[in-house]
Amino acid sequence: MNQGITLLPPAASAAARSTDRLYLFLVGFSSLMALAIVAVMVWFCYRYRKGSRADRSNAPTHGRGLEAAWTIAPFLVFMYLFAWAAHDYSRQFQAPGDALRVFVLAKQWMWKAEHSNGRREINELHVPINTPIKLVLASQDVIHSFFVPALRNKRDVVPGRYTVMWFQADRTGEYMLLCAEYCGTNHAEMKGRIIAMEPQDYARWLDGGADHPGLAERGYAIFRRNGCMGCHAAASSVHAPELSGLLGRRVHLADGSVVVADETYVRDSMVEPQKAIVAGYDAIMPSFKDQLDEEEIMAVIEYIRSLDTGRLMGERP
Ligand code: HEC
Ligand SMILES: [Cu+2]
Repeated sequence: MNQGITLLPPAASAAARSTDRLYLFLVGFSSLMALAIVAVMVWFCYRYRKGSRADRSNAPTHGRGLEAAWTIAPFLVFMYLFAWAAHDYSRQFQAPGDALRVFVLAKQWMWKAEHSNGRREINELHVPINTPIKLVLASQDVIHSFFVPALRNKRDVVPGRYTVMWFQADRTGEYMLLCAEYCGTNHAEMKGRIIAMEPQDYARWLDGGADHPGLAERGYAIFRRNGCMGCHAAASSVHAPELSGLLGRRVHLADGSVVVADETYVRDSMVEPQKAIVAGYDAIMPSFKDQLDEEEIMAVIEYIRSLDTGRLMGERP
């Protein structure tokens, strides 16, 4: 496939179309304002040119009604634009709880994706349409940026933390995926495609590649190998919090604050345990920063998530 870069492919989601409308409105309204001002300017230049016989007596010094009108009308229009944009923007950060999660790891110079059942792909991302997709993005080296023009959406991928992006495509097809942050020599080669399919095709595709353990199964093995059980198992003599049901739970911290445990929180609990201490516990958890890479951490998170349903409890990896 040698598809050139289309700068503005047709929008592939409702959110993307809303962005298009917003942008058109903004450009249209600004152009209209600019045109109106220039038209009046040109008219005055002509009318009051040197030597014209225009009436210059009794020129008004001010017109309150007019001034109020040209201040208030644009103000209202731009506040409306602001509200619209703020609404769309904040919606970008509220992934629906039932969204399908895909883990995406960026590295020089490729995109690696892993689906919940363990199917992996490189520089391609298969997704079902009409389904909210939540991408959890991590970087293994430098800052990258996950950019899909057809979705009118872009999210930085920063080493040392997770970022999240969600979307719901409603048109099957292939969309260009680009890296929009200069990340080294082959930055321009760091591109791929999103393949949006009918949900039943996606389900078939997903099953076709489940040839190795899913994230949660791998996470369970990593969890055991690193001795997490020594403290976090129910039978342990160490006083450590119960991890099942953690994701989405409100956690009270020793410093009095309350956070909602999301992927970033759980990740930080492993690599920087001192950053947030759970209220009522001692800060005895060691950091696993040097033991676990981003893929392993994500697997552990998916394992912890699977505890909610009990699906994996006691199951062997
Ligand atoms: C030496 C005992 C010990 C080990 C080993 C240990 N933890 Fe912990 N962990 C704790 C304690 C105590 C806390 C609560 C205090 C804190 O927040 O640091 C905790 C907190 C956490 C939290 C936050 C829980 C919450 O309710 O907010 C997570 C997530 C976590 N650990 C995961 C892990 C994982 C994954 C491993 C293995 C890679 C691990 N822990 C290994 C003792 C341990
Ligand atoms: Cu990059």
